[in-house]
Amino acid sequence: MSQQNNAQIHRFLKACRCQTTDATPIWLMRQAGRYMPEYRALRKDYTILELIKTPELAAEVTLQPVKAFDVDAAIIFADILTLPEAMGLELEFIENLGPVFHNPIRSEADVSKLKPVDPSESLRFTMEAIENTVKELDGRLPLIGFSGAPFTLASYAIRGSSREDLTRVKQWMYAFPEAWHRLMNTLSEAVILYLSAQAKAGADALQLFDSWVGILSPQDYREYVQPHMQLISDTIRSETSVPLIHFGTDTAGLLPMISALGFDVIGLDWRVPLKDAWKILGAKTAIQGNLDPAVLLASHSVIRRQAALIIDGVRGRSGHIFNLGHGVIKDTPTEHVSALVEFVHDYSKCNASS
Ligand code: 1CP
Repeated sequence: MSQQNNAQIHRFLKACRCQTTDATPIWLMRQAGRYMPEYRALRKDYTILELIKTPELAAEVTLQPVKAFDVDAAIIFADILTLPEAMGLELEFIENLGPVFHNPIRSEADVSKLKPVDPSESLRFTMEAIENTVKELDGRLPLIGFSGAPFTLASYAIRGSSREDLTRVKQWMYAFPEAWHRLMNTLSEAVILYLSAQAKAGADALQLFDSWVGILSPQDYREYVQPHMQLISDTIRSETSVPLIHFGTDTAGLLPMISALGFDVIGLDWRVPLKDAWKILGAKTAIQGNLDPAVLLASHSVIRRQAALIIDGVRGRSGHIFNLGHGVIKDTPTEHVSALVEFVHDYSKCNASS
């Protein structure tokens, strides 16, 4: 069987299509990262940008959680902020502060300065990392590619630093609505090219991280974000058949609009019961989530109890991909991650009704 065929039949991809699976698939957002000793060891020698921009190292980091845990998908090691960097924003990851853009978007003129992106050139490192990883995975597991969604990218581009309050983003959006839409258009075009290139390089699914869009009211989402997301969804759909995953936090009030975008999978955080969300999303949409990452800091029995509640809550439905409601927290013990992955597989097999 070809690599592609092997990956196609994997339970993660089946669940993305709402097909029945032998067990609930699980992967974790930020499954590669500082909570893993293997990652910390590499970070002694390399900065995060060096890891991302060296395809062999990015592939190695991508595979670290795949080797350590029985997860059902790999996610390429990259960051949402390398795309705006390729567009001309100067990116630095500062220890204990996080990402910073040294020339953030302050004015309408700054939007015009953003450069168009050719991912096969300026983001070639991620395409090569995807190709290397697909080769290494050899069809055993599907690989997820990703991008930040335009709102979340704009939220970093405008603030410059994640220490700045997200309210500044709304302030800018209300003050300069035309410039806002131009910025969102420019980012959307880049996101489309970036995601298409990742699918061409071999990504089996694509996730859009709109991590901070939940700060918007439903009417502001409709006016300032939805048309741009619709364009991305429609264009990617017309170019590739890989499943599309939407992720955002605090999105309960936005779900009717997010649902209309036509993604295959909607990722949810812990603030909304999956059953309630599914009523809005409809049976044809798969759901990803939604254990609070803080639960992985608790005891094994708490982890098992909370994971069981999630699985019981959606029992009898196809199309559930177990994940955290946001990324793995840095202090998470790795044995808690193994225990969760094992429990989700075992418990969902025992309770299989799908
Ligand atoms: O070595 C380090 O400095 C560790 C921290 C780290 C890691 C592991 C950063 C800095 N980026 C990454 C990799 C990364 N980023 C992945 C890897 C793949 C995997 O999941 O294993 C992914 C998917 C991302 C995506 C990303 N970067 C998001 C969206 C997801 C989310 O968490 O909401 C965001 C918002 C970023 C920006 C970013 N990069 C890094 C940090 C600390 C942040 C967040 C800054 C903030 O607090 O706003």
